[in-house]
Amino acid sequence: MVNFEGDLFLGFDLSTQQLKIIVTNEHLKHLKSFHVEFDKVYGKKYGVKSGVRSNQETGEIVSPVAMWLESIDYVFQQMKEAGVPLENVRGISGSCQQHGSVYWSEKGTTELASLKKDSGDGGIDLEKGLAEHLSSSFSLETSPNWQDHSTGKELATFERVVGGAEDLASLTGSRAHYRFTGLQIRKIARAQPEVYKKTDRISLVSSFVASVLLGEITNIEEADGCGMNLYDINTNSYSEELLSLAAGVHQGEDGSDPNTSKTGSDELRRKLGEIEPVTYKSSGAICNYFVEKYGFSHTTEIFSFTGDNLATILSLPLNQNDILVSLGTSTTVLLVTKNFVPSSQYHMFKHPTMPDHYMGMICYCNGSLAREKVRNELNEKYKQPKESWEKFEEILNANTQFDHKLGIYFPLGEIVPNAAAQVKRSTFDEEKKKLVDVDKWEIDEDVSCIVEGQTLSCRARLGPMLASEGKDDGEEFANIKRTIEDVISKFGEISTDGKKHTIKTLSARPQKVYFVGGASKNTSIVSQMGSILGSQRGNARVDIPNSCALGGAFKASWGYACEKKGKWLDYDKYIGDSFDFSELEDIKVEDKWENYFDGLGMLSLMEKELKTDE
Ligand code: XUL
Repeated sequence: MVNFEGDLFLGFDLSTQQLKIIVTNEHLKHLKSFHVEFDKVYGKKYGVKSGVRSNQETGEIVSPVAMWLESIDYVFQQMKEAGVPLENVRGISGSCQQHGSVYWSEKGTTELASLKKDSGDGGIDLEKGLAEHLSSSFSLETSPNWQDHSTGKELATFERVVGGAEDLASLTGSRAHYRFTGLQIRKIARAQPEVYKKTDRISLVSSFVASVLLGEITNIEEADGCGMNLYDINTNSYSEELLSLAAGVHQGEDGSDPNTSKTGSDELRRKLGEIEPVTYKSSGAICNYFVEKYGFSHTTEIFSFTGDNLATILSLPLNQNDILVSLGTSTTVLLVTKNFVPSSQYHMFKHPTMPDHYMGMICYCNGSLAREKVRNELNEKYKQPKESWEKFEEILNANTQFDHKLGIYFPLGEIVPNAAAQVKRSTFDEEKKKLVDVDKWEIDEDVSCIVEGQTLSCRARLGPMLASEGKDDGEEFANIKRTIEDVISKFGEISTDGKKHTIKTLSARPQKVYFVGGASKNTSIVSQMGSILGSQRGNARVDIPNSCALGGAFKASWGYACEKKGKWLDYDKYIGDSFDFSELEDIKVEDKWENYFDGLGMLSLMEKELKTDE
């Protein structure tokens, strides 16, 4: 029996394929989770597959908003039937798929407000579900999904108006991406002007769910708001130029006169609502519909919801310069930093709970699949079972130092760096100070080379985000400086994605590295990666299957604690105080960080020679 005693907190995770709600207690303990899979329950009714409707021809991918509303009722009903004492829930927050947007009609505000009424005479009909209550609330019945690819034209425009991908990243934290909200809004404003006109307010998926729970439209949360290509992270305000572009009234691109352009961007600013700085403060209490129907208390506080990647970092006690490496089909690296050093090759968002901090996110396409390709070939050579990692691990464990062989393995076209599908193997001729291309070497060599290549790529891109400013004239630093100067004399200036590294960016080390995801189960891979990344406070493996939902629940719990004290509590400390550290498994690594400066030199040269699709 689960013990639901004491204060409870809920963390939502509205992802592409399901809605999950997790219950935690005041000690950050995960008590139980409930979920609904969209295909299973709503596949037929809403015509969704893997949670979405896709149009192969146009690249359009959307999710029905009413399905999400039904799913909220569905999961709350499950929780009520399971006897969760919802009256003890003190705070709710959550994580939602990023970039998706919800288009409210004028009626939305009134229909939402009706959820605040009680069920007395002429009040709210509790027999009806959210989808019925909000049946006229949307000017568009679907929400563009993050997998959408239909905004190619908009993508080019967004980068053009600010001077290119790098400039857009400097302004908003990311270059233009099909899925980013500003591009999606522009597509609607231009292709369906009547829909855009009828749209009174626009929410992100995260602020949409919070709005439903509150019975009123709430602001876009700042961290998730950085995923729109509209918000200027440097000034903490919308970019006027990008607003006018998203509204389809840009002077240069749309030929609008200055007046029309200004009115149009003001109008979009109103629809989106101002973005408040990241806060611990509650957005308000849950509305009556949920109190009467499911038994919540009138005092249950709703704390701003955020994006799923942002919520993931909230599920662990991550301090500044800690990184989370998620080893799935793709590799995603998340990092907490104080440095805003944007690049077209990765994303930077405001941190959702730590003011003056950012979250960096590097998303690689080629992760596990590329490693598995090498493993399969290796197993063929040694007549091993196809899916065994034994031989791969044996070779990797024997790799004690960098031997100036490096490989870049992109069976799929890569985004970081932007390159076509290809494999590149090189050695380095020290005398001629030149790369030597190698067409093929023994598959055994590929084993270390793929893990080294993938890790060095992360290290090269993490450097600028990890680097600390200021003087560092200790003896240790002087030694590293000398090593790096030697490396530079051998390889020339080291640069990544067109930006020159400095001694500081090359010598920056993460504090702690956390490994999550399927391939993190492979100890040889994670210890090899850890030894190259060179963390200062160790490496840990952690299995957090509900990380997004958990991050949401922790955010609610922390917000509630801050509210009670009436002041900011350091998030990392708050989580660290109650976190069950037995969930972390220490990974022993041999520190080979210094041996890999030459690897950075080689990678820098090799990446310059990669073929692109253009
Ligand atoms: C991040 C992104 C995805 C979605 C998944 O930029 O688009 O990770 O957030 O739900």
